[in-house]
Amino acid sequence: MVIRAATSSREINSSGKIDTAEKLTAEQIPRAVEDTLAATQFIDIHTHLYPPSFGKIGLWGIDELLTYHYLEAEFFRHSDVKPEQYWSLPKRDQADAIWRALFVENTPISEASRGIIAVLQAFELPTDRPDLSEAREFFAEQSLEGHIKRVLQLAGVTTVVMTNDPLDPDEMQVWMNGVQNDAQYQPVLRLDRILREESDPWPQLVGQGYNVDRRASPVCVKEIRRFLSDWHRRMRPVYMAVSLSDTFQFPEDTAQGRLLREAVLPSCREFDLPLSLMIGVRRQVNPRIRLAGDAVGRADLRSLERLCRDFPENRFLVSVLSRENQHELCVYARKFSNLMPFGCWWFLNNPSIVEEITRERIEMLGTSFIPQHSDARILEQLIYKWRNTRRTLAPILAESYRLACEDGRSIARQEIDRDVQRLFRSNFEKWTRH
Ligand code: HDL
Ligand code: ZN
Repeated sequence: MVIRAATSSREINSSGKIDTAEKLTAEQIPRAVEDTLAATQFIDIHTHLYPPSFGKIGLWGIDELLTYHYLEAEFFRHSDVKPEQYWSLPKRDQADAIWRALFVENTPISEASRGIIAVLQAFELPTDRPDLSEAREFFAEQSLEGHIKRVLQLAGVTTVVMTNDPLDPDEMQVWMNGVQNDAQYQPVLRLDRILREESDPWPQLVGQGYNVDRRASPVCVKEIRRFLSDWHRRMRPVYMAVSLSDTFQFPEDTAQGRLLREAVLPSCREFDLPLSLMIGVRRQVNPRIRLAGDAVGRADLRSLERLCRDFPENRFLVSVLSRENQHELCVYARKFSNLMPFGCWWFLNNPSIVEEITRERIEMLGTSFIPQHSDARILEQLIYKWRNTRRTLAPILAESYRLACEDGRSIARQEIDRDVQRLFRSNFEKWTRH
């Protein structure tokens, strides 16, 4: 191993020797970063996954993987099948149509279609067959518990954080029946139906016994606090969350604005929970393609600035959907230590953009951010989404360390381990006090 002459007294320890036992040469750094990322088990801080105890709302297997809304959007571009025709097909026929269009008649080079290839390869299944018969046979043989264990192992993930909607009829039933806590799946209290202007949760809330009204009167605010307290006790969430449109404004004299300020933020402080704000969705720009019909818009992050400044006791986990909002999110994170940027969300989760976002975050925030979440909706997506994250981030992290070396600070392997633990585990654990 090449021992570089000490560039300053700092590197010569008390015994006068250069402590190189753990210091890496510039040439050793890339491999050390790759090995550390591969060896570190991640916490996936935002997904739409559920443990077996949630029954059919937990999605897995090849037909669900292929009918993922990211692939449906691409299917409608490559096929003459009209959305209305597609929606009338059974799930298997939809999956067959997508396989034919995106994987047989065209080459799977998009991020989402390559992901399917990576999943098939991870299970040593053929990736170039004209149909799905072999893949279906494999998944049909899997027992869900064992399959989940294997997927988490392949993905290098120990903990999956869920999205739990207390006003979704199917999910509400699971919680009301008393669901077994699963240590690998952490709950999140998702508040879109209460905090999004286009929702109408009031009949359901009245149905659950809360005396609420559409004007969000003081009585209603109190009742929403009771609702949050009841669901906090039932769910034990690690944070509360809401996805907000690109037109989100705060403060705002609307029912949603009042509930955010007077019910949700105080409840987060009461239960010492972060609030996750996912901002920038332009909803249903093309309703014909359903879940695939959402798009993106640049948000006015001054609303975020006012939230972080005016509520210093609240902690905010924030992901923004527009590429144009990323740099200002980093700047705001430098201004407010109660703001934790996370993930390259949805349309941003592509290597070309993940690289740009992660580099500017490291340059401005060091390791005080959470680089990625999978947003997985189907279990096996964890495998390719986290493989892509490790593959994209390794050279970015290595370059950051190389530059530090070049500027005169050598790096120890243990420091890389500490940094990766922080990026993919302890930043979140500290933020959620878990
Ligand atoms: O609101 C959200 O949590 C988003 O992640 C949506 O679920 C979106 O449809 C999605 O799956 N993005 O990856
Ligand atoms: Zn999501």
